[in-house]
This record gives sequence, C-alpha cells and structure tokens, in this order.
Amino acid sequence: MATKSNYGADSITVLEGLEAVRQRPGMYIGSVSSKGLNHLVYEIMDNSVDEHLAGFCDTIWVTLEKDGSATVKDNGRGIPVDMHEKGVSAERVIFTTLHAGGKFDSTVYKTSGGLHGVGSSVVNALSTYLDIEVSRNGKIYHDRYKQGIPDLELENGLLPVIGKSKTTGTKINFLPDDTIFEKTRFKEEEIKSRLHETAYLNPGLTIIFKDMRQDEPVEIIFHEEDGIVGFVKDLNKSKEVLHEPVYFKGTSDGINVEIAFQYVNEFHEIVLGFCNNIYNSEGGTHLTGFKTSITNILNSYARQIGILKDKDPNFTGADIRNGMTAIVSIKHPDPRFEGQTKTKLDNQDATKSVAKVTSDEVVRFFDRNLETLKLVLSQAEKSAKIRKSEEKAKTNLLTKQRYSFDSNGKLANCESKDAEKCEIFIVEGDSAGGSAKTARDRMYQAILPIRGKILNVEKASIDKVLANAEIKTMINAFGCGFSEGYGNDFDITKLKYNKIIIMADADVDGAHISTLLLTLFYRFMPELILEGHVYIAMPPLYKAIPKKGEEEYLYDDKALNKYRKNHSDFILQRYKGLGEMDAEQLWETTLDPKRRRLKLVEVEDALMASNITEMLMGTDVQPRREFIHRNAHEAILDI
Ligand code: 28G
Repeated sequence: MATKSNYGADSITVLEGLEAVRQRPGMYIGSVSSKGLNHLVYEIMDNSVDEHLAGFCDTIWVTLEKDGSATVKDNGRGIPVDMHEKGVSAERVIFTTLHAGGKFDSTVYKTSGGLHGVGSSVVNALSTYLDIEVSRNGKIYHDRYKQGIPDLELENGLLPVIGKSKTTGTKINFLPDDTIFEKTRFKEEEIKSRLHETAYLNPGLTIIFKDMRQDEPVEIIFHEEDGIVGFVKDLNKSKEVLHEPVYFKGTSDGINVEIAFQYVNEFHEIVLGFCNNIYNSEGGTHLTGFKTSITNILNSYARQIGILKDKDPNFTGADIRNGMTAIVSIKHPDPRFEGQTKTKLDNQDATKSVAKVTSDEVVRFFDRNLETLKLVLSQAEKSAKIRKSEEKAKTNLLTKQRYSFDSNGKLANCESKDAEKCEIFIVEGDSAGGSAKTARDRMYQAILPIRGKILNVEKASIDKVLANAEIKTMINAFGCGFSEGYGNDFDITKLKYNKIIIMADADVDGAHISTLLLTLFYRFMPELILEGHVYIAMPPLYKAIPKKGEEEYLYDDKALNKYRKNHSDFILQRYKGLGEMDAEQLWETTLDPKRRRLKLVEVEDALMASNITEMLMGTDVQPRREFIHRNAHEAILDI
C-alpha cells in the first residue's frame, strides 16, 4: 500500500478510503459496465459545471483520446493548489480524500450544485493513471496518480510548476482501469447525449466534444442559448406543435424552479425532471408538484370556461398531460434520492415549491393567453374521450386470441399517384382478391389480398406480426411508415391513399381479420383512424330478383324488411361471402364509389378491436421513460 515518504498517518486512512472505492466500485459509480465507465467522465465534468454555476467558467472541453483515455478541461479558476492544513497541496486532498461517508453519501446519489470535487477522488481511484494540470496564479501546476496513488514526489507538499499561463482552469486526463471495468471503450453516443443535455440546462455554457479515436476526428460544439425552451423545441422538432413553448421560473422556499412546456398534436406525454442539472429518470417530487398543480389549474379553467359542466368529473392528470412535452428543472440545496436506481427525487419540499411556482406562473400565463388555454383544454377533452373509450374497450374484451396472416397475396396498385383520389382495398381471401383485381377501377383503386388464419398462439409478439410479409407490404403501400411506442416514424402527409378500405366477409373469420387490422392501425398508425382514412366495406347481405323490374342489392335485414313490404314476388339470393360474387357483382356492390356502402371507422371501433391496448397500458413505466429520454436525445443529435 502506501510506501511514498510524504504520506502521513492521515494519508493512510485516505488510501484505505480509495481502496474501498476500488473494492466496491459499483457503490460509487453505479456499475462497472459501460454505463459506469461513462459515469467517470460525468463525475469529472460535473465539477467543471459547478465551476460554471459558481460563475467562473464558460467553456468545457471533453475529449475522448486515441489511447482510450478521456480529457476534461475547463476555464474556471483552477483547482486550488495552495497548502492545505493537512500539510499537502489542496489539490492532493481533493483527489485522495473520499468525501463520501458511506452508502448514502456516495457519488452515485449526489448531484451537481456546489459540491466541488466530490467525484474526483472516485475517478482517480478507478483510473490506471490520472494526470492533472492546473492553470492558476500565472503558472501551470502538474500532478499525477496511478490507481489513486500519487505518482509524483512533492517538495514541501506543493505541486511542481511545469509552465506559465495567462489563463486559468483545470485539465484532467485519465485512463479507466481495465482491471476494474468490464469494458473500457467510452460510448460516444451516450456521452454526447449527456453533454447536449448539460448544454440545455446551462444556457451560458459551451461544451466542446471531441472524439479523436477514429481516423477522422469528430468535433461537436454544444451551446444552447435558449436553455430548456430549446430543449422542449428540439424534443418536439418533428411534431406538430400546438403553440409556442411556455416558459417560467421562480423561487420558493429556497428552491429554484424552471419549467418549459409545449403541447403537440399527439396523445402521449414527455415530462422530464432534473434536479441540480441531473436527469431523474424515475421522476420524483418535483414532477409530482408540477403535475398536481397543472391538473388543478386546467380543471378549474375548464369549469370556468364551461368545457366541464358541474356534473362532469375532472380531467385526469394523464388527460391533461396527453400531448405535453415538458422539462421541469429545479435547483435544490440538499437533494435526496430514492428508488431502484436512486434517480427519483425524494425531497418533500420540492413538491410544494414546484406546485407554488407552477400555479402562480401558469395562471399568469393562461390569463393572458386564452387561445393557448383553449387549445390545451381541447386536447385534454380529446384525451378524456379516448381514455373513456379505452376503458370501455377493456371491459368489452371478449377474446384474447391473437391472429396472424398467412398468404402470399400481391398488391395490385392503382395507376394514379393522386393520393386524394386513390383508395386501397384490403381484401380477405384469394378468390375475392382475384375478383376485386378484375373488377376495380385500375386508375384509382389498389387491391391487396390477404388470407386470414387464426394463430393459436397465446402471445403473438408484435415483432412477429410486423415481420409478416403482407403487413410489411401494407405498410409500404400506405407510404407513411409506422410509429412504434414513442419512436415516431409515422408521417401521415406521405399517405398514398385517401381511403383505406377493409373488405372482409361478414362472418367470424372476416371479423377476426378486421379486428387484427384495426388493432394494427390503432397501435402503429393511429392517425389513419383519428383522421378518418379507414373504412369498412359493407357488401350486401342479399340480392333480390323480382319477377318484374330491376334486381336490387339489400345491405342489411332492415333493407330486406322494407323490400318485403313493397314487393311480393321475388327470389331472395343470400350472399355468404365476397368469394361468391363475380367481378361484375363485386364492382356493383362493393367497389363502385357511386353505389357501394362504406362504414367510416371511428376511434371507438378501433379501440374495441384493439386487444393489444392492454399491452400498451401494461408496459413498465420505468424502461419506457428511459427509452423516451434516450430516444429524444438521439433525435436531437441527428442533425
Ligand atoms: C477539468 C475537469 C474537472 C474545478 C475548481 C475550482 C475551485 C475548486 C474546483 O475548489 C475546493 C471548496 C469550497 C473553496 C474554488 C478555485 C474557489 C476558488 C475553486 C474541475 C475551495 C474546490 N478557486 N474547478 N474546485 N473549494 N474544475 N474540472 O474539477 O471552498 S474543481
């Protein structure tokens, strides 16, 4: 262990401290996986961010070096190098003293915000080497460690000066210890994502990222003048926004609160919480305060305006937040965390402070912006409607069977490219498909035959359904992609057919096919239904052939009864299925826009069909949030 001559009794306990870090690294940086590895960079960088928050640093350089090490540099005041009361340079104390008192104080749980140097010793302990240069007092000071142990002999406990400098700042280069970490290659995507996030949360800060590890080095400058407003805008970049972002801040009870939100024309929420610049993936008390407050405010506005009547129940929190993208960022003097990964803010006073600032500021905003208020409330109204339908659908679920297709039907496309006029028929059964291909108006009507077969699989995974050739053909034919969960690749403007018409027999198999298709659409392409592009063809049930006069198609029993009243002598032909009709009949009854009957599919219909709804709602919230968060970043970085 400690053999160097300039170690006193204190240093031995210090080394025991750092030895503890090496023995149980997970306790200090979360894990020894890639995630923990990247954490080393964040620990060091957080100290630079603190120096920025203290008002002394405006630029941070983060470089992934060719040799696998990382360099972090800032233009702050420079870590103090003068003599500490322990008889050694303050810098040595910072890098060799484990500030953590134990589990509850370890760096995994801490955050930025006036805690200078807390993570430095941990990173030092877990690095093969750590090299530091401090520019201060017109000089450049140098120090170096191996696995946390000082590797330079000091004279009188003070650092050697290796040059002059007109500027100030700190530069740290370290190589993660490969005897500790499972993997030692930093993941640049995750690091860039974190740097970008830091830039959004600190609008005055510039972060320069360099990756020197490939032949063509990469440099990205992160600087977000608009702060969290820019963050919200970028999260909503590819979405249809309903208004300009709303931004406000305030202080209550010594807690600084800063919030930005904006609604989009979609039906899910993205609400991200940060405390002292760190993302809280499990949310916590700050989000509770925001959500409670915004729900109360908007419900009382809804009653004032008359959108909710006395007898109506309140909108739920989820109704209110559907379509909302929000960043809630607070600065807390003494943050506490709980939850599986210690990323859930636990301070009760944060709930109160955030709620207070939110109600003051949001009311102030909506009182002056009635148009935005109305947009937001009508979004909540739609959400409540969808929610009620979902509840109904859930209780109405009669079957849990899942279905798949089995066919090699080919798309017969139409000639026109004018989406407004084009239609696509999804036809059950090969023979009906064949007739439809012959009968159709080739200019504007496309036919995709599909053969339905019940799969006796308890849980057919969605991947399987999507791997299905016909579904793929269908998605390709529509032309607008699909949206899976929160990753939204769907673009309704690219839709190639104004009408998507499901054509299935009026029997059990036909109903199964329709059910599966509607479920798929609702799950992956909800806009198709929400915007009224999906129809169900209603072929006639009967054909009446009178002794005298014209034949007539009867579409339901009501029509038949009426026909019976007016005619006495006729033959009634009952259609069993589409396959029974020849091409001409199919055209007359089901394809010809002038004579056919279509039923417009509404959200309620789709919901009833959607026995996958439960899958959507049953998903674990935690991984989903992580997913949104990371995805959001990938989207931002995809410039
Ligand atoms: C480059 C990578 C990581 C840092 C500073 C600057 C000061 C500092 C850091 O002080 C000890 C505790 C509170 C004062 C503070 C310099 C005051 C005056 C600093 C970094 C002494 C730590 N002059 N820059 N720590 N404080 N950058 N970058 O680590 O009382 S750490």
